[in-house]
Formats: sequence, C-alpha cells, structure tokens
Amino acid sequence: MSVTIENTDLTTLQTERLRRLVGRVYARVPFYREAFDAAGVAPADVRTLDDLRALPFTRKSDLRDHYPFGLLAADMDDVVRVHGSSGTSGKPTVVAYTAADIDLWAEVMGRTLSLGGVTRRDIVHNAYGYGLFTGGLGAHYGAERLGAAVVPASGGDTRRQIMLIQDFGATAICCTPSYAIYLAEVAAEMGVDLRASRLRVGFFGAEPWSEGMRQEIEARLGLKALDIYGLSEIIGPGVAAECLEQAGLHLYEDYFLPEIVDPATGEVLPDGEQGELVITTLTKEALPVIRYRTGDITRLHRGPCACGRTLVRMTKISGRTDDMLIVRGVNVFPSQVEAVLMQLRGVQPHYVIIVDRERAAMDSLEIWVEVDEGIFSDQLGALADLQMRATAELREMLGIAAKVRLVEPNRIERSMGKAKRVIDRRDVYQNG
Ligand code: DLL
Repeated sequence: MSVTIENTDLTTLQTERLRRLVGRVYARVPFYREAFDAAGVAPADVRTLDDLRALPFTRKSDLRDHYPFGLLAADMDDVVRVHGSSGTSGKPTVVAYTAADIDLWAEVMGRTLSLGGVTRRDIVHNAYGYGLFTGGLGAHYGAERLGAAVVPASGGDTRRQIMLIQDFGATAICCTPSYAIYLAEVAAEMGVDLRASRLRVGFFGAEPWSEGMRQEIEARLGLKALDIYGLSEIIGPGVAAECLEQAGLHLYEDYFLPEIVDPATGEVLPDGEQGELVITTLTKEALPVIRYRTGDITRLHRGPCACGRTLVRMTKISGRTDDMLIVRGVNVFPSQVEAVLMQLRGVQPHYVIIVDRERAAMDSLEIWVEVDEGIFSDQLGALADLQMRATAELREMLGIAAKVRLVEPNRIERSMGKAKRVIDRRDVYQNG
C-alpha cells in the first residue's frame, strides 16, 4: 500500500505551509505577534507539525475584539469579498477573502460536490441563503468550478423552489437539513412527490443533524443525503464533507490542519477521542487563523475510506461546546434529544427544547414535538402511548425527566436556514 508514502508527502506539504503561515501572520498581524511573544514562541521555533502545540489558540472572541478588519493579514485593497455570521451580540463575525482565497474556496467546495458525484452534467439547486452567510455563494462557486449548472434559488418562496426543482430537472440540491424536510412537506401539500424528481444527491449542513434525520430526508426526497461541514472563520462550507460511502466527513487537511482538544483544558487528544475541533488554515491569505477553537465536538480517524481517499475523516458533529444545557445539574445536549425523538414512530422531525426556571434552582425542561397528521383525531390511545414512550426514552437518555408536549403538525416554526431548536428562558429570568 502506498498510504505511508502519501501521508509523508502530505506531512511535508502541511509542514511547509505551516512554516510559511506562522512567518506571515507574525509579520503582518499585531494580534498574532503579541500572542506568540506572550507564549514565548518565535516563528522559527515551528519546524514540525508537533510544534503547532506551542502556539496559542484563537477564539471567536478574538475576531469580535478586532471587529471588523483588525485580524487581516492582507491589505484591504487585496480583499475582494467580505462575509459574516450573525452573532448574539448583534455585530456579525466578519471574515474576508482575497482572490486566491475565493479560488481556494471554489476548489474545496468543488471537491465537496464531487464527493457526491456531481459533474458538469449536473443541475445544482442551491437553496442556501445568499448574502453575508457563506452557504449560498460557497456552494455556488463550488458547483461552477465543476462546470455544473447552478440554480441560485437562495432561501424563501418554497413553493416556487419546488416548481423550479421539477421544471429544471435539478439532480443535486444544497440546503440546511431542516429546510430539506420543509421542502418535502410543502411539496406534499402541493401534491408533488419529490422522490419522483431527478434529485439524486443532497449536500446538507450548517447545523447539526442526526442519523435519524438523514433517514427521514433520504426517504422523503428520494436522494442520498451527505453531510457537509464548515464555518465562516475557516472559509465557509468546504472544510469537510461526506462521500457517497457516508462513513465520516473527509477533512481537507491539505488546507485546514485539524486537531482535537479537550474543551476544558485545551490539551491535545489522540485520534479517535472525542473533543473540540481546532483548525489552522494553512494557505488562507486575508484571514488566516492559527489553532481556531471551532466549538464543534467530533473525533478524527485515519485510514483510507472505502472510496479510496486517504484524507483524515471526522465523525458527524455531535454538538457544540456551548450548546450543552445544564438542567438541574445534568448536562443535556440537543443532539441527544433529536436522536431519541427520531427513533419514535408517530413523530415528525420538528421539535423544540424549552428550558425555563420556575423558581430559583428549579429548572424545567420541556420538549415540544410534532406528531403525525391524524393521530389527534383517530387514536387517543396512540397519543397517550406515544407520550409515555417519549417521556421514558428521553429520561433514559438524558438522566433527568423532561416534560413532553405532543403538538399538532405545523405548530413549530419552520426555518429557511439554520433551525432554532433551543429556547432558554432562564437568562430572561436571571436578568429580571
Ligand atoms: O454554517 C457554513 C456552512 C454553510 C456549512 C453551509 C455547511 C453548509 P457559520 O454560519 O459560520 O458557517 O456557522 C458555522 O455551524 O461551527 C457548526 O457549529 C455549525 N455547522 C456547520 N456545518 C455543520 C454540520 C456555516 N455539517 C457553525 N454539522 C459551525 C453540524 C454544523 N454543525
């Protein structure tokens, strides 16, 4: 096998790129110069990939503190594009691209779509939002790079999107997993069966989604549903993606060097262990980042995939370090709730988790989930039975009791982009 040789080549490439990167950010970005000096590392100390560990982490707060362009390593005159992701503070996290960065983005998104077999013969319906959000233009450039025909549908006007998918004969679709479900629902209302369309593959990401959700999407849309991952701070979509084997996301480590760290201590963890994904961009020009704490929880594993690719793979993101809810002292991840709900018969893939504080130190956890059409009117026993099963299985998975509220179809708000699954009312309570 040539795996060892290939990996040696890869290591050489990564090392060269890393050394160039640290020299560049030290020379051009005061923030990195100060951080390196404070950590007592000079660019010349970085000789191997292991030396990366000596470098300090970069966090989202560092981007925010240098809003909007304080971390740029290129002249603003060389910047050709700006994107951003919405922040809780009201100001977006701003990211910027040179022409070379846009070219890299097209390359990694071209790779992403070709992992699902997209070629110039495909018609790609792109329902990721176009705008400051990176989803729309990222998928757009990737599809164009492959020579496919892109339909820049963006978000909104779902009925029209369904008409376009049918009329143009789209073979591939890009959108959030929650929007994919919504498309299928609206199609059903219109009397359209998307399983009969030409769609054969979908690229879904920008939010966490479970295996159960994948099965639901594949069944309703009649396509192969692939998970694609990325974040604005690194490039947008195009950091890692599944191939048709659906056996982990190939992470483009020739451009984005990954590490897994213990979220609490920052200690680097060995391959196979679960922790927070940290990424160093090896070739980005406008906004390179060193050891960026993504907040996303996953694990890495090596070894060639059945598809033949040898890039390191990451498992589906199971949550974020900051989406863990602590309810009555117990850690609750929204992904656990989704995993339980998606296994129950009779429920729909629409749910919301509501945490509230009735009185000091007495948090309540309530889970609203939509049930199948007809279950309210037809079978009262079935409803009570479902409620009992959901409550028992959630209790078993979470280790605490949650109140389950079965709600009628369409009660929970649909999303064109990232779904909002958690409503935490405790902050309101605490702030009076
Ligand atoms: O969501 C980029 C993107 C667009 C990825 C389209 C995939 C498809 P941001 O808005 O900066 O960028 O949000 C990034 O979204 O740190 C994760 O927490 C989450 N996320 C993105 N993809 C996935 C995924 C885009 N496949 C943040 N699974 C990331 C789970 C994901 N979470």
